Parts: sequence; structure tokens; C-alpha cells
Amino acid sequence: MLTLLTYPAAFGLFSGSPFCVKAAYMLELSGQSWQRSDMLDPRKMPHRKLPVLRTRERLMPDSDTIRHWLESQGANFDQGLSDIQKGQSRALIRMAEDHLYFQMVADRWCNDQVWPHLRDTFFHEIPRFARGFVSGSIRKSVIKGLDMQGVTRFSEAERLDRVEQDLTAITAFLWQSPFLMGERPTSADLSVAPILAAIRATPVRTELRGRIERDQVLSDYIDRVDQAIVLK
Ligand SMILES: N[C@@H](CCC(=O)N[C@@H](CS)C(=O)NCC(=O)O)C(=O)O
Repeated sequence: MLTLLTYPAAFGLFSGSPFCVKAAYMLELSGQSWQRSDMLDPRKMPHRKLPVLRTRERLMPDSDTIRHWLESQGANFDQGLSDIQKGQSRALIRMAEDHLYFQMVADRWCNDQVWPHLRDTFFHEIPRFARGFVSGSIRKSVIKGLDMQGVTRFSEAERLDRVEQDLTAITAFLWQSPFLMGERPTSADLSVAPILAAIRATPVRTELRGRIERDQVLSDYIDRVDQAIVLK
């Protein structure tokens, strides 16, 4: 059986990581038999990140690599889509994973009100006496990564403006149909919805979380994807 190595459930979601939710959605839709195995420390993993899929042959990092492998085994997440829709889907995935995702990470890791919740959820296995030190140094390295990526070089207002552009693009698709590419979930939904859901699940009501919560179209969409692909 396939095993998805994933971060544990957090903030009411299947996993604290939207990439782990994406991989779980893909496994569920692929019809393969699979189980989850939770871990908090990915340092021994091939890319030092999760999700990772354990197959009979190897440890496979990266949700997109997992996607291509599942497709090579017969899954077809974009069945019936035209080439143009497949192109749009790829662009939506990149926008969500390479921009919106980092806005979510910044909202979680840079905000001093959110931080205590994050620390006690993601680092609860570390004994209390060492937790502050270990989690603090990981927080520093995440913030450094966000600075290199560039997202935190914008002011909060500028960041929200940039998010707005992404949300407008996503919403334009959702005026047309219940899922991004039509009547049923396809690969774009498996990336976009978990990232929106992660933003909405931030354990403090930040501006960004409030923006998604107040948006009926996006909130209904998150719930629709969640109900369409039921995770164990
Ligand atoms: N491109 C990867 C991204 C996975 C990813 O960024 N995982 C994050 C959690 S959401 C992680 O494990 N971060 C740990 C680290 O960077 O140290 C994928 O699609 O799987």
C-alpha cells in the first residue's frame, strides 16, 4: 500500500501543509489504496520537505512529482480538459503555489499573535523546556526564506493588494462553474483550494484570513472541494 508521509492535522484541516492536503486529494482521486503516516520533522526526507509518497520502490518527494507518478499509473486529474484549459490550470497552480502560498506562510510565521498557536501546534512534540529555542530558530529560518523569496519586502497593505489580484483571477473562474475548470474537481482545484483553506484556517483572525472568510464565493468553493473529496 502507498503511504503518504504528511504533517499532522492542524487548525481543523487534514494537515497543516496545503501541499500535503493536495497530495492526499490526488491519492484519493487516483483510486489507489493509501494510508497516511504523520511526521513533524522532514529533515531526513529527500527534499527536506513534506509531502513524500512512500511507494514499494522509493521515497518520492514533491506533490507535483507525486502527481506525475500517479498519472503514470493511470490517474487522470484533468480528464476532458482542452489544451487551453490545461494551460490555464498550470498557471493557476503556479500562482497558488508560488505566490499565494507564500502570503499564507508570511501570515502564519511573521505575525506575533499567530506565532504562539503555531509554536504549540507544530512543535508540541518538543519538550516544553526546549520548545521555545528550537521553534524560535526554525521561525527565524522561515522568515529568512520569506525575505529571500521577497514576499515580506512588501508592506502589509501591498501584500494584501497582491493577494487581491490572485483572488480576482480565481473568482473569475468560479463565476462560471462550481470548480475552477468545470463541474468536477481537477488538478487546479487540488492546489488552489487547500491554500485558500489554509489561509482561512489561520488560528488568529488576520486581515488575510478575514478577506477569505468574508468572501462567500471563495468560502463556498473551499467547502465544495472539501466535500467533493472526502479524506479519511
Ligand atoms: N514543492 C513542494 C513544496 C512542499 C513544501 O513547501 N512543504 C513545506 C510545508 S507546506 C515543508 O515541508 N517545509 C519544510 C521546510 O521547508 O523546511 C511540493 O509541492 O510538495
